[in-house]
Amino acid sequence: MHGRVTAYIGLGSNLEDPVAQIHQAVVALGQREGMELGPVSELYRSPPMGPQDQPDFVNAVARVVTALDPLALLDVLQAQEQAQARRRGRHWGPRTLDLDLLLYGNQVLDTERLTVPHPGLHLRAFVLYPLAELAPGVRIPGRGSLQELLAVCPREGVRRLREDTGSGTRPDA
Ligand code: ROI
Repeated sequence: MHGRVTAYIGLGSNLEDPVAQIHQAVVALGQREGMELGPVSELYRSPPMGPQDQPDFVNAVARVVTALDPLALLDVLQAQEQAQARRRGRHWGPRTLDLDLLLYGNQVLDTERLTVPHPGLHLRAFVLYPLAELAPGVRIPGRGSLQELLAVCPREGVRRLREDTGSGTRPDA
């Protein structure tokens, strides 16, 4: 449909019941004007990137089809982060909710406020593996195909929560 773009949102949490945080964010995004929520990946548990003295993260990726322009979409994501940000972390520290605009169609944007594709996306197992569920054939503008990126991105402990036997640290322990 004209004027509607498929975008991918990365969700992450490692504080205050991460699974509930992710679910709450998904529900809220589905209720926003100007956005249609598509499928959401499974939830994944991932060891923290950055300082290791913090809980594991729960990560997921959601697809939306939206009439919002990229900055309006970013506003929506940041408003929801604020709504759920009961605790804020230090730089690369623990956080209640992170919502990242990963991809906005095949557009490339590099402004002070927003870089799309998300600058870390192509290197992060906790983004690439959930994204692959929803969009296995997608190309990351400027970075190549998702499959090429996955081929050189070790899982680094990223695994589906539902298949997790719980031998490691609990996300909210
Ligand atoms: N590490 C993981 N595994 N998942 C995240 O979503 C995540 N987000 C962050 C930092 C703290 C950089 N590390 C992360 O913001």
